[in-house]
Formats: sequence, structure tokens, C-alpha cells
Amino acid sequence: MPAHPRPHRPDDSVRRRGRLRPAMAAEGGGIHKPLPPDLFHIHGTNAETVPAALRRTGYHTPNDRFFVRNHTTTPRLDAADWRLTVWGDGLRGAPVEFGYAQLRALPAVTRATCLECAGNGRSYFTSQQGDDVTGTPWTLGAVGAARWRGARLADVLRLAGIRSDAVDVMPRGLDDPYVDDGVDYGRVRRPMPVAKALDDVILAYEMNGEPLPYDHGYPVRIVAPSWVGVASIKWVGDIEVSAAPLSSPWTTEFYRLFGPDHPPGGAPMTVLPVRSTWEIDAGTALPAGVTHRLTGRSWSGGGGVARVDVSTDGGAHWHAARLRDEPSEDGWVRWETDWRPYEPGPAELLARATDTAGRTQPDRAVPNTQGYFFDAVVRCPVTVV
Ligand SMILES: Nc1nc2c(c(=O)[nH]1)N[C@H]1C(S)=C(S)[C@@H](COP(=O)(O)O)O[C@H]1N2
Ligand SMILES: [Mo]
Repeated sequence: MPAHPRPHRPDDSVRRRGRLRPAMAAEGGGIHKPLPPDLFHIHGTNAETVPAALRRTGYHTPNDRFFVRNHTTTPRLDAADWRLTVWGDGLRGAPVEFGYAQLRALPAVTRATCLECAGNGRSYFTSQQGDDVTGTPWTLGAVGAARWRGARLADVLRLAGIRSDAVDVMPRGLDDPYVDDGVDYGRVRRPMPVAKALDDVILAYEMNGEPLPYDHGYPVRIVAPSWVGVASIKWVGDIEVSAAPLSSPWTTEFYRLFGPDHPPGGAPMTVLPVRSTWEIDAGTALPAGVTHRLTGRSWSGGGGVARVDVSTDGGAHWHAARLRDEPSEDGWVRWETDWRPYEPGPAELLARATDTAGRTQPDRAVPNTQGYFFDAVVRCPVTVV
């Protein structure tokens, strides 16, 4: 594929690419759980789930193989002395503190929802479209579905005395401040509108029936269904409630769409796009003359996935995959198709999902300098032998 020549912020790619190097030395060192190579690909401080590792799982992604996206390192906090401070001029009075036991005593909700990094699929901007992007070169493993159990953020905000004119809330993590290229951006934090915070956001303390693992935010994290993963702040320690709009580097600089196809100041990012993955590793050898049950998953931040079309011949012919789950608003659907290849040689598997809102994966994703929201159909190469 030819590169798409286009103007871009001249200093951006060079500066960013240089900055990513030191983190690579860590190679997953800041992550607590084991990262065996059959389950994870490590990218610096982050680890993505290997596609074939999903195949052996049910609907929910087991905690031991759920992807980890860390700006720094996993802190090992103690629930006994953890406190959540809710503060700001969007409250009627003084800051209010919640302890772990207090949070667990509130009415609990359980929600099965996908959590996905906005940069999932980023490497395909380069490999499929020739776009020059910066950031962790994920394939499609920066996504998982879990059963999150916790208190409603809405209940906590009401107990804290949120005012009717509050507009934004900003949860902040207790992990180390994020320092990159000599710039200290402070602790990971990202505002969301009050409307989202009061709608479906959870202060989760359980993941798939277990206390949150250290890497996924122990003792308490935010889970913001359908939204970019960075909205789901881990190891949350405080939440600012504001009567005026809030911003952070995670809305103004990172997790924002920049580039010629976006407005001059960049476009904000909230709801995740439609995407699909095959549960087979790129380059897998499949014997000819044998029927293979191929499986995959599709998901969308904008509604349940209603249809998945697949091609086993590089996109020449398409047919509908069998869906194994009902469309779920913020979960995924598993699907399968049977394929009996005859000719030895290279082949490409393609999957294109359509959600209940009618959004379909395009052939080409709209580029942006930091490589977010790659939603185009991914070409998964295999070899028939
Ligand atoms: N405090 C804190 N919260 C965080 C992050 C982080 O580095 N620190 N990473 C964010 C990003 S970018 C993503 S995609 C998700 C990843 O969640 P996981 O590591 O549990 O899969 O957490 C989000 N919450
Ligand atoms: Mo992310």
C-alpha cells in the first residue's frame, strides 16, 4: 500500500517516537501479573492479549489474560487505608471521603462490559494504510470483556452532595505521575461530563467475581461503559466535581484526534468505534482439505453488534458469520464460520461488523497523528499448507 503523503505537525512524529524508546526497556516490568508469551504481547509498560488466547475463553476475558495499559507502573495499594476523596466547587459543601468498606456497603451493580484502549489496532494504520502514527503499536488485543461489580458513581456523587449545576467530574489515579520526555503531566486523570457520570459509570471493586487484580485498579477503579478505556481510571484516589468544564492532558493532548481530517484544535474522544478480531494468530498454518472452525469477536461503543460479515479470500467473497451471542449494548458478540481451504498458499481472513445503530467497519480508517480509533476491516494473514 502506498503511503498517504499529507501535512502533519512537523515536530510531532519525530519527538514522540524518540520518547517511546526509554519505556521499551521496561518490557512489562511495571505489570504485576505473569505475562506468559502464549497469553500476552508486551509493549513497554503495556501488554495485549494474544488473539488465539481469546479462543479458549468464554464470553468474559479471564483476569489472567486481560490486557494491561499502564502509563507508569502498577501500584500495590492496600484497601484498608484506601480513601476516595470527592471534592470541588461542584459540591454543595466540603470534600467528602469514602473508605473501601463504605463503598462496598452501598447498593452494588454488576455489569458485563467491554473495556478497550482507544489505540487498539493502532499498528494497522501503518501496516494497512501507510499512515505515520505515534504510540503503542497494538494489534487487536487491547480489549476485553469482564463482569464489573461495584457502586454506582451516581450514588457516590449524590452522597457527596453534587450540585445541580455541576458540569464535569474528573477521577484521578493513585499511580505515579506520568513523566514523558522531561514533562511531568501529573497523575492520570480525565474529565467526563456529569451526564455520563450519573448515567452508567461504576466505581468497581470486583472483576469477574474476584477483587480487582492489582494491575486492573485494586482496590477501586472507574468503569465507564462504551467509552475510551482511558475514561476508566484505575486506582482512583479522588474525584473533582466542577461547576465549570474541566480538562487534562488526557483530553487536550492525548486521546484527542489530530490531523488534516480533524478540526484545527483536534476532536474529543468518547464513544468507542466498531471493531472485530479473529481469534487466530497472524501467520497460522491451516491444513488444506480440512474444515476449520474459525472464530472471532466484534464489539462497538455505539450499540450491540447486529451482524458480522466474513471473507476467507482477502475480501473477494463475503458471507454472514454465525453469531453466538445476542447484541449487547456495551459487550461483544462471539461469532464463528467454517472454512475448508483447498489451495495451499497465503490467504487473508477479513471480518466486518455492523452495530445496531447501523455503523459498519470501513475499508479505511480516518487517520490521526496518534493513531486512535482504527476501525477499518483488518486483514489477518494465514497460510494454507
Ligand atoms: N490510573 C490510571 N488509570 C488508567 C490508566 C493508567 O495508566 N493509570 N490507563 C488507562 C487506559 S489508557 C486504559 S486503555 C485502561 C486499561 O485498563 P486495564 O489495564 O485494566 O486493561 O485503563 C485506563 N485507566
Ligand atoms: Mo487506553
